[in-house]
Amino acid sequence: MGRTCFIALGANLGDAVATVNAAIIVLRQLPGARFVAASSLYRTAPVGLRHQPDFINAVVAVDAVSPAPTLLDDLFDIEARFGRSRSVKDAPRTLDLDLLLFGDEASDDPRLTLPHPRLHERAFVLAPLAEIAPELVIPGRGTVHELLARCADQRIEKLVPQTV
Ligand code: PH2
Ligand code: MG
Ligand code: MG
Repeated sequence: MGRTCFIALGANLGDAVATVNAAIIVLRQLPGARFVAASSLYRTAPVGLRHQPDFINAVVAVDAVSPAPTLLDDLFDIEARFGRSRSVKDAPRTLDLDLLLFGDEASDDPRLTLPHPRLHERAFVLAPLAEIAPELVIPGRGTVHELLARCADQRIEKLVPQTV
Protein backbone atom coordinates (compact mmCIF):
# COMPACT_ATOMS: atom_id res chain seq x y z
CA MET A 1 0.00 0.00 0.00
CA GLY A 2 1.14 3.54 -0.77
CA ARG A 3 0.74 6.81 1.07
CA THR A 4 -2.67 8.43 1.35
CA CYS A 5 -2.61 11.74 -0.49
CA PHE A 6 -5.19 14.46 -0.86
CA ILE A 7 -5.41 16.60 -3.98
CA ALA A 8 -7.46 19.82 -4.19
CA LEU A 9 -9.11 20.74 -7.49
CA GLY A 10 -10.16 24.30 -8.35
CA ALA A 11 -11.44 25.99 -11.51
CA ASN A 12 -13.10 29.30 -12.32
CA LEU A 13 -12.73 29.81 -16.07
CA GLY A 14 -14.87 28.24 -18.80
CA ASP A 15 -17.24 25.40 -17.84
CA ALA A 16 -15.67 24.86 -14.41
CA VAL A 17 -18.11 22.09 -13.37
CA ALA A 18 -17.32 20.08 -16.51
CA THR A 19 -13.59 20.69 -16.05
CA VAL A 20 -13.54 19.51 -12.43
CA ASN A 21 -15.65 16.44 -13.25
CA ALA A 22 -13.34 15.59 -16.17
CA ALA A 23 -10.24 16.13 -14.02
CA ILE A 24 -11.62 13.74 -11.38
CA ILE A 25 -11.93 11.07 -14.09
CA VAL A 26 -8.29 11.67 -15.07
CA LEU A 27 -7.19 11.48 -11.41
CA ARG A 28 -8.98 8.14 -11.06
CA GLN A 29 -6.50 6.78 -13.63
CA LEU A 30 -3.29 8.36 -12.35
CA PRO A 31 -0.26 6.16 -13.01
CA GLY A 32 1.46 5.33 -9.73
CA ALA A 33 -1.61 5.88 -7.56
CA ARG A 34 -4.77 4.04 -6.59
CA PHE A 35 -7.95 6.08 -6.44
CA VAL A 36 -9.60 6.13 -3.00
CA ALA A 37 -12.40 8.75 -2.95
CA ALA A 38 -13.71 11.98 -4.46
CA SER A 39 -15.80 14.64 -2.71
CA SER A 40 -18.81 16.43 -4.12
CA LEU A 41 -18.26 19.64 -6.05
CA TYR A 42 -18.65 23.00 -4.27
CA ARG A 43 -19.27 26.51 -5.58
CA THR A 44 -17.06 28.83 -3.51
CA ALA A 45 -16.38 32.56 -3.18
CA PRO A 46 -12.89 33.50 -4.38
CA VAL A 47 -10.32 33.82 -1.60
CA GLY A 48 -7.42 36.22 -2.16
CA LEU A 49 -8.04 38.12 -5.40
CA ARG A 50 -11.71 39.00 -4.88
CA HIS A 51 -12.92 40.34 -8.23
CA GLN A 52 -13.04 37.11 -10.20
CA PRO A 53 -15.70 34.45 -10.83
CA ASP A 54 -16.71 31.97 -8.12
CA PHE A 55 -14.67 28.77 -8.09
CA ILE A 56 -15.73 25.16 -8.37
CA ASN A 57 -13.71 23.11 -5.87
CA ALA A 58 -13.41 19.44 -4.90
CA VAL A 59 -10.91 17.10 -3.21
CA VAL A 60 -9.69 13.65 -4.30
CA ALA A 61 -7.88 11.04 -2.16
CA VAL A 62 -5.43 8.58 -3.71
CA ASP A 63 -2.95 6.01 -2.40
CA ALA A 64 0.32 7.01 -4.05
CA VAL A 65 3.11 4.59 -4.85
CA SER A 66 5.18 7.20 -6.76
CA PRO A 67 7.18 9.70 -4.71
CA ALA A 68 5.74 13.20 -4.12
CA PRO A 69 7.79 14.99 -6.84
CA THR A 70 6.55 12.47 -9.44
CA LEU A 71 2.94 12.94 -8.37
CA LEU A 72 3.43 16.72 -8.50
CA ASP A 73 4.78 16.48 -12.07
CA ASP A 74 1.74 14.38 -13.04
CA LEU A 75 -0.56 17.05 -11.57
CA PHE A 76 1.22 19.83 -13.50
CA ASP A 77 0.85 17.77 -16.71
CA ILE A 78 -2.88 17.39 -16.11
CA GLU A 79 -3.26 21.16 -15.45
CA ALA A 80 -1.47 21.86 -18.73
CA ARG A 81 -3.73 19.39 -20.59
CA PHE A 82 -6.71 21.37 -19.33
CA GLY A 83 -5.22 24.57 -20.77
CA ARG A 84 -3.77 26.07 -17.59
CA SER A 85 -1.54 29.07 -18.16
CA ARG A 86 0.35 30.65 -15.26
CA SER A 87 0.12 34.45 -15.12
CA VAL A 88 -0.17 36.33 -11.82
CA LYS A 89 -0.58 34.57 -8.48
CA ASP A 90 -4.22 33.63 -7.70
CA ALA A 91 -5.41 34.63 -11.21
CA PRO A 92 -8.50 32.86 -12.63
CA ARG A 93 -7.63 29.41 -13.89
CA THR A 94 -9.09 26.62 -16.01
CA LEU A 95 -7.74 24.03 -13.54
CA ASP A 96 -5.60 24.16 -10.41
CA LEU A 97 -4.46 20.90 -8.79
CA ASP A 98 -2.79 21.31 -5.40
CA LEU A 99 -1.20 18.51 -3.42
CA LEU A 100 -2.55 19.10 0.11
CA LEU A 101 -0.99 16.17 1.97
CA PHE A 102 1.30 13.32 0.97
CA GLY A 103 0.97 10.75 3.74
CA ASP A 104 2.66 12.26 6.79
CA GLU A 105 5.49 13.87 4.78
CA ALA A 106 6.52 17.39 5.74
CA SER A 107 8.39 19.59 3.27
CA ASP A 108 9.30 23.28 3.14
CA ASP A 109 10.56 23.11 -0.43
CA PRO A 110 9.06 26.22 -2.14
CA ARG A 111 7.99 24.03 -5.12
CA LEU A 112 6.09 21.66 -2.83
CA THR A 113 5.26 22.67 0.73
CA LEU A 114 3.65 19.84 2.72
CA PRO A 115 1.15 20.00 4.28
CA HIS A 116 -0.17 22.74 1.98
CA PRO A 117 0.54 25.96 3.94
CA ARG A 118 -2.96 27.47 3.71
CA LEU A 119 -5.20 24.41 3.72
CA HIS A 120 -6.16 24.76 7.42
CA GLU A 121 -7.81 28.16 6.88
CA ARG A 122 -9.69 27.60 3.61
CA ALA A 123 -13.29 26.40 3.63
CA PHE A 124 -13.07 25.63 -0.11
CA VAL A 125 -10.52 22.91 0.77
CA LEU A 126 -11.77 21.87 4.22
CA ALA A 127 -15.45 21.33 3.28
CA PRO A 128 -14.75 18.81 0.49
CA LEU A 129 -11.96 17.25 2.61
CA ALA A 130 -14.38 16.90 5.55
CA GLU A 131 -16.69 14.87 3.32
CA ILE A 132 -14.05 12.19 2.65
CA ALA A 133 -11.78 12.47 5.76
CA PRO A 134 -13.46 14.41 8.61
CA GLU A 135 -11.24 12.97 11.35
CA LEU A 136 -7.99 13.52 9.45
CA VAL A 137 -5.51 15.49 11.57
CA ILE A 138 -3.63 18.31 9.87
CA PRO A 139 -0.31 18.20 11.76
CA GLY A 140 -0.06 21.06 14.24
CA ARG A 141 -3.53 22.40 13.32
CA GLY A 142 -6.30 19.99 14.36
CA THR A 143 -8.87 17.78 12.69
CA VAL A 144 -10.46 18.76 9.41
CA HIS A 145 -13.92 19.16 10.92
CA GLU A 146 -12.61 21.37 13.78
CA LEU A 147 -10.78 23.58 11.30
CA LEU A 148 -13.83 23.81 9.04
CA ALA A 149 -15.96 25.03 11.96
CA ARG A 150 -13.66 28.07 12.19
CA CYS A 151 -14.32 29.04 8.54
CA ALA A 152 -18.05 29.69 8.86
CA ASP A 153 -17.65 33.20 7.37
CA GLN A 154 -16.47 31.83 3.98
CA ARG A 155 -19.25 31.36 1.40
CA ILE A 156 -19.45 27.85 -0.02
CA GLU A 157 -22.32 25.84 -1.47
CA LYS A 158 -22.35 22.08 -2.12
CA LEU A 159 -23.55 21.29 -5.65
CA VAL A 160 -26.18 18.62 -6.20
CA PRO A 161 -25.02 16.23 -8.95
CA GLN A 162 -27.01 16.68 -12.19
CA THR A 163 -28.42 13.47 -13.62
CA VAL A 164 -29.12 14.84 -17.11
N1 PH2 B 1 -7.56 29.06 -5.28
C1 PH2 B 1 -6.65 30.01 -5.07
C2 PH2 B 1 -6.99 31.32 -4.54
N2 PH2 B 1 -8.35 31.47 -4.18
N3 PH2 B 1 -10.54 30.68 -3.95
C3 PH2 B 1 -11.43 29.68 -4.09
N4 PH2 B 1 -12.67 29.86 -3.70
N5 PH2 B 1 -11.10 28.46 -4.64
C4 PH2 B 1 -9.81 28.22 -5.06
O1 PH2 B 1 -9.53 27.11 -5.55
C5 PH2 B 1 -8.84 29.25 -4.92
C6 PH2 B 1 -9.26 30.49 -4.35
C7 PH2 B 1 -5.24 29.77 -5.38
O2 PH2 B 1 -5.00 28.57 -5.96
MG1 MG C 1 -4.26 26.66 -5.47
MG1 MG D 1 -1.73 25.34 -7.59
